[in-house]
Amino acid sequence: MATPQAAGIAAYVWAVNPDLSVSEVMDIIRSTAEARATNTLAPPGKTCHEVVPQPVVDAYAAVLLAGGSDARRALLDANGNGTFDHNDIEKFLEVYLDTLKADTLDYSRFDLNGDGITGGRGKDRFDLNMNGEYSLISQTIEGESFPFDESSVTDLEILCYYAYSDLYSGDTENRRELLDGLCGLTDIDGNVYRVVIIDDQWWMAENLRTTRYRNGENIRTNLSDSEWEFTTSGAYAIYPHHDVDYINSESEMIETFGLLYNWYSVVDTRGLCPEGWRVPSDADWLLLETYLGGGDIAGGKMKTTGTLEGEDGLWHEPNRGATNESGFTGLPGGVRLSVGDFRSIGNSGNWWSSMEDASYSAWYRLLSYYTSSLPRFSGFKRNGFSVRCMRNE
Ligand SMILES: [Ca+2]
Ligand SMILES: [Ca+2]
Ligand SMILES: [Ca+2]
Repeated sequence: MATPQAAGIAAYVWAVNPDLSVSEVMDIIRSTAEARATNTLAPPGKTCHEVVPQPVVDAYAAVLLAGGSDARRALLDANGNGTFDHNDIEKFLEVYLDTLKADTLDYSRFDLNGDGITGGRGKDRFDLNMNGEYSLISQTIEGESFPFDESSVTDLEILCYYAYSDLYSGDTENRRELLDGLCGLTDIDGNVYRVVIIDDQWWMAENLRTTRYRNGENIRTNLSDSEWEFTTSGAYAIYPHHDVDYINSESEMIETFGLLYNWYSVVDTRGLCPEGWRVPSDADWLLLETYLGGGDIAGGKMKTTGTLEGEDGLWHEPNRGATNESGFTGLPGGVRLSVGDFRSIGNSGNWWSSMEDASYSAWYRLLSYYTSSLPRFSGFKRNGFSVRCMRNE
């Protein structure tokens, strides 16, 4: 016999979709139930640690699942006119961009993931593709495939997912303008990057791979070792894929690790990052490091997991401390040394800051396979390093 709570949810699910059979309603309720240790009061004779997690039905998920596309569309139709278009996106963004920091309970109609917080960085599970499961799926955003982990999504991620689904019936150019830099970030070449919010900072979650400055002019490339060594103007290089047996082509190399830029391109006034974004300053990196628990452990939270030896990652063993808890998704793209040689792919990732040290050197950050730290070094401006852009406030 159903518990009163489950019976109540069943009644509600039927109200949303009267066509469902008894077994379909049961399936929905079962698929939205999970074991949660909600009881913090121990029964007599037991400590809290011995409390067995009880199945708890996620009523919000059950109702959404019963309602299918109609329920999703109603949820996304912020202005209540029956369709989900760019006007609704605009309305969501007005709320989200104002409330991004406010992690207070409110249960507003803009709380898409049902975690009780509007906007913000709160994550909860949400069955985006409506198949009754919570798994890793993808959505194509501006021509690029983006991963979505249904077991842990923010309100903004849900908006991004559906804005590029067939539930969206608005203008595509308006959509791109509203969501660029939020769902993904487009550079002057048309590459689209994943974006991650870490504390208050918005970061690209992939390495930059633009071949042009923001104003459309080409960044120099194909420099010989000696040209690379003696140039004092912006240039980029591509790590040779022939040196790396697990990368099969130049385009795969660029897609995976991005390009390696010297520091002169970082500060070129024509702009290396897309409009509204910048190469992080030394102070920006320090904020990130502090937020992630300090320099000794921050690096681990920024590195992708797995190893080349284990065939489940791109770092060499031991890839110490790697959890990618931050979502930064740091990869070991190696360097083009100031003398022109390419080194360290699989061993280290190096990212420029915009801060100069001496006339010939500037500050950068390093992630390494053998440590979980995030050290700060000064290096020759002629080095070719990876670049991440971050959003201007
Ligand atoms: Ca609408
Ligand atoms: Ca929420
Ligand atoms: Ca799903």
